[in-house]
Amino acid sequence: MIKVTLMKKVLEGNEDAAEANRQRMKDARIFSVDMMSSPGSGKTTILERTLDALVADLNIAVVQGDVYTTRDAERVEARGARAVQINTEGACHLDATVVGEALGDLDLSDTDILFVENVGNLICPAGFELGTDQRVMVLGVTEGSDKPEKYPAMFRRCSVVLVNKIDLLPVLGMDLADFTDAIRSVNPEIEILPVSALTGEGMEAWYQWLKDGLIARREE
Ligand SMILES: Nc1nc2c(ncn2[C@@H]2O[C@H](COP(=O)(O)OP(=O)(O)O)[C@@H](O)[C@H]2O)c(=O)[nH]1
Ligand SMILES: [Mg+2]
Repeated sequence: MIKVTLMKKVLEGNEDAAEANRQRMKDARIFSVDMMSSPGSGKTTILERTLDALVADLNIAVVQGDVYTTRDAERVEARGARAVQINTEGACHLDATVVGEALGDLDLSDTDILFVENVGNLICPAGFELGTDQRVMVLGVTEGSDKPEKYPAMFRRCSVVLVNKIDLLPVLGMDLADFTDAIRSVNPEIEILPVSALTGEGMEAWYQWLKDGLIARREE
């Protein structure tokens, strides 16, 4: 049964709430990741495949942000995650306060990795830290290689970008370099992981990045 939290209050004291979330997850030794992208770039599909690969060994929780519906929470729950749905009822991003409420609905003592799937949007989530350890962008190759330059704030605030749907590059007549060059032009430091959540290509590097993050968290 999926618990749904409605997001009502917006934006006051976001930084304090983010810091509280950060501390809470640190105390519980959880490695946490905020997944951001435009709608349809593949966040939930990436989470589904990640769950298939990791749930046998790790306890994974997902805070699902959506404007309406519980569809994505149902998708990840079906793959073995514990899921909490936040419906923002029109708002275009999550905030740290509502994520803090969602953390209260999860058993943090029994969680290794926590994902937040943010609302699909390339502008609004950028300014609202949720208190996760890492922020990750997903860029589907179908969106076009001009998106990093059009929406640089998102790409500047993330440490990793998953370039997803690389199985479609031949169909689109594009090269991976079109995307890596565009991403690097706005953030030279960002780690780029080309993947296909459909075929699984490149996903091992993503799983390893998650495992390394969890190990680092446990060694703190
Ligand atoms: N060809 C292809 N399609 C994908 C891939 N990843 C996701 N999709 C499709 O893209 C659509 C949107 O995916 P979804 O995970 O719901 O995107 P979200 O809105 O970012 O959560 C779905 O039809 C997926 O099947 C991929 O790697 N390759
Ligand atoms: Mg989704």
